[in-house]
Amino acid sequence: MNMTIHATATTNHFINLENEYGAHNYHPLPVVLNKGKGVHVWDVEGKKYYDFLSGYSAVNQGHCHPKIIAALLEQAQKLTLTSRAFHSDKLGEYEKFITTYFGYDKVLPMNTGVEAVETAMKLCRKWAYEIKGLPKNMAKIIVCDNNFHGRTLGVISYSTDPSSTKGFGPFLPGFQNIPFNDTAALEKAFQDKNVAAFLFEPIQGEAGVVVPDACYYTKVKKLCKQYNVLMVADEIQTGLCRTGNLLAICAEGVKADILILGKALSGGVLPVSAVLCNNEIMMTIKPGEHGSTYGGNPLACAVAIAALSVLKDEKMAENAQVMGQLFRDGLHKIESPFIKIIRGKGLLNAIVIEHKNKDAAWDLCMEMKINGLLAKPTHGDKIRFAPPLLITATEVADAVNIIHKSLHILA
Ligand code: IF1
Repeated sequence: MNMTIHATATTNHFINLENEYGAHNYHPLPVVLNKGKGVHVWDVEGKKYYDFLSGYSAVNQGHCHPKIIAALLEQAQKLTLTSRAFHSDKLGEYEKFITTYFGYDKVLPMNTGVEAVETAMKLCRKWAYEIKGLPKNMAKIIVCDNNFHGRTLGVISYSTDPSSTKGFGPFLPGFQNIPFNDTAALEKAFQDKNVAAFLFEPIQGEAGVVVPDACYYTKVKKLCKQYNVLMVADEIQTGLCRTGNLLAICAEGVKADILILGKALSGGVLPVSAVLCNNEIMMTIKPGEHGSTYGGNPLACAVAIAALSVLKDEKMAENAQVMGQLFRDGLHKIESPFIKIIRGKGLLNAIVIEHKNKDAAWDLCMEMKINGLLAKPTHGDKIRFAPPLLITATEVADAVNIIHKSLHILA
């Protein structure tokens, strides 16, 4: 009993520190973590959990993957940052590695996901003026309703989520929203001659893991080609084996004109993001026109090579596909009246809770936490389930049992 009181006091101590000295821009579950290994994390009281958030899909390779950490440590002892004022012996090696890995001519390295999205937007505009020949300042980018591409002013300018935009205006012009998974609306938008690009998430993450109809990517690709519009895939969350393929759009064998990566590009070790495209697009940006102090730093390059290697070496796409199917099958077998929808692809999944109590999803997450599984509700009624991709069948079964057992809290 004493132990428990002391332990809770430890948790509260860390939560109080954050509350007192940190901005209140998040509403976390009341759990304080200090250790991670593979699919598990531990709190400051020593309690072990399944991590079913994976740092919002940044930790695809599992917490503290030994090969990624080894690459980090080795490089950290040699050279961490040169800036792009000088060359490093790691940048070119990484650039060759990642462009070969994904099949593009060039890469532009950045740090956070949103910076890579901003970079892609700038590339679209440059390409539109210099190659497509649009009139100055007229380029338009088509985006989807309920998108999530990050938090900068440029990116929230086309968010349709009031909690992202309220009180942050004025916004950047040059965007048009259409419904997701609607190729008729896309073709209609493409009638405007000034459209430069279509930017989209292959599966909408923040919107609650919304998977489009079969052939959506194929149809998008065809329309983009037909109207000379760039297809820009934000695979920051869906990419890097999360959905059971290297990239979500690979499920249809489709290749985007611009590919945006982040999150798991470092396996959750450092902020590492990237924009990939061919020369026609990338070479429109000239020296001095775009960059970042940390973008392409030697530490990030070493870590990203290791993180990408681990995905292939450990066949994480295949495992995500098989384990994801097992997981959704397991959830269906629970047959809970409170689970209205089960959806997802690979190990990017979500359930929609139906309950008279509007806090039901939060309450369920709190109960799952007590039972040893961490997940986070979004938009009140949805819970995302996205464990690291090295999860085993036994662990999936165990996690489904925890979810099943925890649902009693809603009865
Ligand atoms: C937070 C969601 C996940 C993203 C896509 C760009 C970014 C993200 C498709 C920006 C970031 C995050 C950030 C995280 C919550 C989260 C999220 F619920 F909001 F949608 F993962 F599901 N494109 N997604 O999903 O990348 O700049 O953050 O590196 O706390 O805001 P970033």
